[in-house]
Amino acid sequence: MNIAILCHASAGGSGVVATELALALAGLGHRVHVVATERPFRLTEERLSQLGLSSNLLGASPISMGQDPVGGLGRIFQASKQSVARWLGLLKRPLRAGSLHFHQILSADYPLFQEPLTPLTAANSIAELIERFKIELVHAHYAIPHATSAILARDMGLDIKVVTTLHGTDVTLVGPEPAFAKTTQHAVRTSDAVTAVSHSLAHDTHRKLGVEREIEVIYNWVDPERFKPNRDPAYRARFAQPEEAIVMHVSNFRAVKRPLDALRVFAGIVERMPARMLMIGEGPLRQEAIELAHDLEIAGRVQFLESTPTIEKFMSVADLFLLPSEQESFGLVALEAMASGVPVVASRVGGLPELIEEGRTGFLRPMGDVQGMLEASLEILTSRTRRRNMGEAARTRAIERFRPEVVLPRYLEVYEKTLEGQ
Ligand code: GMT
Repeated sequence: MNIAILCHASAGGSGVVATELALALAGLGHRVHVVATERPFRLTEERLSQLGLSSNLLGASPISMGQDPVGGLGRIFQASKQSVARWLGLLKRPLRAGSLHFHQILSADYPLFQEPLTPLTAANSIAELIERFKIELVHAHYAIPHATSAILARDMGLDIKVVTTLHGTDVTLVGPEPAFAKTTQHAVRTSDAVTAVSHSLAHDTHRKLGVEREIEVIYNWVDPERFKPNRDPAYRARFAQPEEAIVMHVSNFRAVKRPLDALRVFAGIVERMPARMLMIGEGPLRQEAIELAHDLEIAGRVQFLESTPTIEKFMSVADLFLLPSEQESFGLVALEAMASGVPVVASRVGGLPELIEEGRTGFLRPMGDVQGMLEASLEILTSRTRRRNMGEAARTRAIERFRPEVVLPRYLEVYEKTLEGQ
């Protein structure tokens, strides 16, 4: 299959899902074209070599705005036999070597335009790719603006199908805003197939966007070979003393993630026991979070780190993950923590109850209930046995329900059904 995957490049869950899907599809023998404004955050050399993909030629291959799409290309990496075999073993597909190409969407560059016009240039890039590489299917990740761009390319009379995956804020927060409501509705209505990352999000799509159509629920997934506990005391000692608990929050520090609540919970934890916190990521509330850590007199115990594509290195040593979000359609980062053997305390919103089992793999408390989250955190951290049992249960659940072999075939089924026109 020739498939184009259109996604956001920034450090967000939708780009991560799109990248991992692209890698898996290439590993399964498909020809995959990733299209984004920059190389997606987690499409790194390190990730490629983890999967046994040779990457010497990975880089941007700009197309569009009059350039010959072939000109910049040639940056192809082939899936090695080993990695294909790995995916194959999982999904029992015939052995073929796939390839993955990255294409950079360029910005419109003309003095009349005051903005980059990315939805148009993305549609143009997709249209060029379809003609050049006989793309059969475009998979748009995040409705805004990608589903709209893909539909525009399809409506140029090109023979392709558009699958749209809704990730969360494109439906719950940004999509229904007056500035986007009509285009988001149109994109969801007219995609050939639509998937959502939780039942909660599918429900919200019907309710908030007022769109009645079939939506397949396909959860996020995690690679348990990559996200796993690291019990090496020497490695853990880089972050904390043996008697100190390690609490972690990872996000893009947007208001919807409520990172300040995570700090307030941690401030309560350090009143009761020795602990350190890792706050990882960048975003609008980062500076406020740094200031709050000072005000709460916990700054010496909190390390603020930049977002990293190899987040597993930090997660592997955590004792507790905090996700106090206002809205979370699934919570990929919580799943990654669970696979790393880390229990999660989160808010009971969106798709999080579909992921976290109350009292077994973590605790769910009402959004904004800092005291409740603090008590739940202490319940985990003050008993070694409870922390270990919940961590093990979290990892087991991640492996049983959310490993690639369970989730990825669902996307393949959607592609097959869509291409067959069902
Ligand atoms: O809102 C973000 O943090 C980023 C956003 C995205 O689309 O990049 O993440 C959403 O998609 C993830 C992958 O499907 C989900 O796991 C996240 O729960 C979801 N975020 C929200 O709903 C807030």
